[in-house]
Amino acid sequence: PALPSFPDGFLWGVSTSAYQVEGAVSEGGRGRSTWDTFCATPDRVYSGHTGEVACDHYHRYPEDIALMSQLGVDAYRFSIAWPRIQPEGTGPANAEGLGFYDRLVDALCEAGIAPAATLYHWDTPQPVEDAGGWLSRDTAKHFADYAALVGERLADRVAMWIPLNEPMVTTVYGYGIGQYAPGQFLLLDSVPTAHHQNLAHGLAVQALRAAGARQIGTANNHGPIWSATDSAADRAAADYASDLLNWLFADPVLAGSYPEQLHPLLPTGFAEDLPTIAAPLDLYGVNYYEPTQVSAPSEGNPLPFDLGAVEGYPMTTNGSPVVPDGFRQFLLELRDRHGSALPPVYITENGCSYDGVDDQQRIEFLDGHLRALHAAMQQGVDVRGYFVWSLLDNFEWSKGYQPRFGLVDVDYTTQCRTPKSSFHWYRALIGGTR
Ligand code: GCO
Repeated sequence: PALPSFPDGFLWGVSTSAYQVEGAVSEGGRGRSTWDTFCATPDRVYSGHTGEVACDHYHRYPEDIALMSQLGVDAYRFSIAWPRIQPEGTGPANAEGLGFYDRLVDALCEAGIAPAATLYHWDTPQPVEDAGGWLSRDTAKHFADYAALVGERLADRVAMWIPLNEPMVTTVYGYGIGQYAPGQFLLLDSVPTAHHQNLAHGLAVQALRAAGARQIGTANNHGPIWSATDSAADRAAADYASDLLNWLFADPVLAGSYPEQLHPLLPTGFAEDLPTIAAPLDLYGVNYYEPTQVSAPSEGNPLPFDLGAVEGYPMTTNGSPVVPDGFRQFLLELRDRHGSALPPVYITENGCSYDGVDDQQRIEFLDGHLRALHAAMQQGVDVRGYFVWSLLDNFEWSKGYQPRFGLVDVDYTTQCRTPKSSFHWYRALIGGTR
């Protein structure tokens, strides 16, 4: 059956991020980032892939905007590379870097596509990392200076601001288990990086407001955490994992508090920062991919939970279970937990990896997730827009170019773009709801 209809004015978009699509890592005065370093380190990234060229979006953005016009999206969510704006991570703005995003934003506005800018999608300037990265409180202050530089230049045209993308991933994958840059293995000692990112968010919100920015939010990676069984031990483990993966990032921003069982892991004096972190937002971004299943920790596990596989669902080529109802479940959980403190929600990412240009499975995935989203809205969650991850196949972090998340296929030898079946499907969907 046809998809249920979404409200008038519901915003339809697509997302990308700088390191995953731009390439041109040595152009325009860009400094090095932690991802350049990580990719240059043997055995970190699948088959030695790097973001050096990626989709060459830095040069081909006019062609990519033409694709978005054809697709009919209302908004494009991209990220700004901090090392293009401040090659050393501190100091004055690099005019060429600001100039690139200025042209990108102008071209979007001309095409009638609202620019939605993320300020940080994991590409920390290497000198900032060398000085401690997110383990250092100073990084939050540097980040606010960077936000001010970008805000002053672009606040008049950017329609939606996301200071940090998925700080959970940086904390857990970057500093906790070392799967992503900067590749540290600190386990729960990574939690201070969560607080420093949350503080960076709060300080950046202040800087953006001072620069006249409208519509400021955040984008957190979320999903329900399922307990493997009903036993008290498994449920306690799931509760802990949900605090670590979901609420460590949502609660301080929305309620000015941290889950109590995580207090011992936070930097001393964290409570004084909470009012800054909890400044009111205009929107709250949810990135949803999949649920997580956990059980009580097995012997020798230094973490208070074991991660298990979610079984009995179809899988994407990336090994993610396809669970649309997890999307609805999480949105209701978020609404129930935060009530009227929750601003309007935007789905800032949702998508899947499948191979091939006739990607019927992606259509099924998106169709299922939009039905689940609609159901959550019927049940009272105020959702105002939805961004597919991603416009283009792109550099999928430590998995390199192997997973393909795009509505548009990219041939990495020729840079030829080919809209997939899902592109035509999304276009018809958007056209039909306008
Ligand atoms: C994310 C990531 C994206 C990934 C996507 C698919 O914000 O989680 O933003 O960079 O490519 O999630 O795994």
